[in-house]
Amino acid sequence: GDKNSVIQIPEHYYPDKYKAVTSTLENRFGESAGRTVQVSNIAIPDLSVPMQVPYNGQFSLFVNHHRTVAGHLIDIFLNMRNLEDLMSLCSYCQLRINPYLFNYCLSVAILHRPDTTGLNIPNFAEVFPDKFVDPKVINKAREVTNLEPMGDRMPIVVPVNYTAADSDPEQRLAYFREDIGINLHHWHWHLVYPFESANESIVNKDRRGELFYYMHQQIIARYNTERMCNGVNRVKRLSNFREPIAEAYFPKMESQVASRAWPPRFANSYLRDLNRATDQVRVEILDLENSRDRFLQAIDKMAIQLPSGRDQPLDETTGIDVLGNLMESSSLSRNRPFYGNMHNLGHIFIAYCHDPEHKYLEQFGVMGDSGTAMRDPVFYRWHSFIDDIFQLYKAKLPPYNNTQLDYNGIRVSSVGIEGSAGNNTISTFWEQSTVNLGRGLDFMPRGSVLATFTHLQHNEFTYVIDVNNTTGQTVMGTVRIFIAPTKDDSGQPLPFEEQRKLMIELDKFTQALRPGNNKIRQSSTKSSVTIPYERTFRDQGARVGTPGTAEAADFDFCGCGWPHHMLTPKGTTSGFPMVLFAMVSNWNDDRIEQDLVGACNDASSYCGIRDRKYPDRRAMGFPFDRRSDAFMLSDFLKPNMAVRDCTIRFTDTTRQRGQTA
Ligand code: CUO
Repeated sequence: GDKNSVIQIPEHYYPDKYKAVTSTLENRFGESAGRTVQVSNIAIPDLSVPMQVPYNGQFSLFVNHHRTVAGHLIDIFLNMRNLEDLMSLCSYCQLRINPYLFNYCLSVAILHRPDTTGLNIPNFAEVFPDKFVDPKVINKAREVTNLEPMGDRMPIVVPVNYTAADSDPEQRLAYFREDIGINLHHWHWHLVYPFESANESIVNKDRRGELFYYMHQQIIARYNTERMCNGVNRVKRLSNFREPIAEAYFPKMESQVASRAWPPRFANSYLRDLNRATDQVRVEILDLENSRDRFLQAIDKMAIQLPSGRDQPLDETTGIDVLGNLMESSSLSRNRPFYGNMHNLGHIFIAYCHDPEHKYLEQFGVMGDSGTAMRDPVFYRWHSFIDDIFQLYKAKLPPYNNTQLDYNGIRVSSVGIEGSAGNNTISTFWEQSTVNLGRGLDFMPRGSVLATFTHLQHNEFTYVIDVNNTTGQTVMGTVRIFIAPTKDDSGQPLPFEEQRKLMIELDKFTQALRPGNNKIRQSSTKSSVTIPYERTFRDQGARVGTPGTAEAADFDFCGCGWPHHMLTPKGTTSGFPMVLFAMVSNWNDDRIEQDLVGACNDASSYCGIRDRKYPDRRAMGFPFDRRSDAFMLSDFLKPNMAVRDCTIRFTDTTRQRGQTA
């Protein structure tokens, strides 16, 4: 709640062990209180199910039992009659329900209740900084809040590359994997697209299975390109579940809730059959292999098996969405008993491989949590495997024909980049920024604690696209901009079939085209993929819009979005060659008729739009989601497309970000 409020709680809301000290608990909020919030005495619903997850334990959506419990609690939160009752229930829950479970369910409920659309959900990195930074930082932050008055507080510096030595080549990618903004995006995506809930409408969002495929496909494309910039080979997919996993990961983070270090995974660990009674996890690697084989079989015959035994064809338009839900799996899966829970199970097998039978009472590793999974090199190996299966399906679709690709009368004569780094050049560098970690320390109202961390940044630039319209009238087009590497790991030109999978979406927008020549100038800051820095690390106290309005609701939803500071790959100091691609497609084939008034849609490419349809009728990733007869990108081009060779040049210096956030 509001840090300047006194919350008065009915006595029986306190768990027994706190009853003797309730007045002390309330008084400690007293000094800085600006107002009093009266918590009403309501009939508390049955919480026995949510209380099955131990208070001091971890909580993972990838664990079936936890997910069922979460669905139950979300339902309870959604069914509270009004905001006042919801708040009362929350204060009752706070000291009883596992904090991760509580935070997750409340966040989902706030995002989906009509009367809470104006409330910001807590910034995850602020509430649980232990999932994002070194415990040394948190300890230092505690010291600061205890000892130093507000005015004197200097930001605490989060060290760069603290999880491994440079001798591990994987460490060259640590700035990407451990980026706080990237992990926040991933956590937020899974919050906006939960795969299970007692309330079906929360799961059943437009093309959510396809978006699961596409958003993660783009992560792999970005990570692989990032690896090429750092002189390491593309990710090797994890498709043999009996082989040792070469990559190690030592998170060097501590769970505040469990007061335990996050368990590491040693190099060359094996996946094992899991039998953990407390988490109700009992699965064999054979289950995973069976799932995999059934997917391969389904793609082979381009049809999935329904529970009735009948086949349902995987068609051109909906097949990818059906597969996405089946593979994740979400509750929209058409046949969970047969195809299983493959993607989620992979996370679980990896997350528990250090203690498969709970003999050592260890919790799951970072792969068990969507807020931390992207830190681990194995995340990308697992998702490369998942993506590969989607790609097998896509490879079976006929290549796009001329009519689908071309736009009669529209010619893109050139595309390029203008900016401070020079024409067709993007410059990247390190930047130091500051976020507020204060809220995550404990329940004490101690004010802000600033932590400074280092992340990649790039100079802003402008896409300049020349379009000639010979139709004789004003028409609408969809401009699609991608960037991709041009050479493979050994320096050979990338064939189209490999390059298309490395195409990184940078922007997509609708554009009116007057007859004759049109010069389109679009700023890199407007990307349909990213959200601005201020939104990734938004201050919980900052509000946009009046509570209950559409504007405020969209602000919550729009916490989802790739962090803008990671828009482009890092490049190299000598200049990494890339190809910029722009296409103008026929808006009549793309458009979705819907009212977007008040809708925040500025990161819709990876996140969709709240309560709306995905704003592009084409397959996600179009036109690169399918194979083509073209051997090289140049063979693929139509008159409504253009390319430009670009360079991303990295400078190994650190700049300070101006007073922000
Ligand atoms: Cu996002 Cu596997 O789906 O982590």
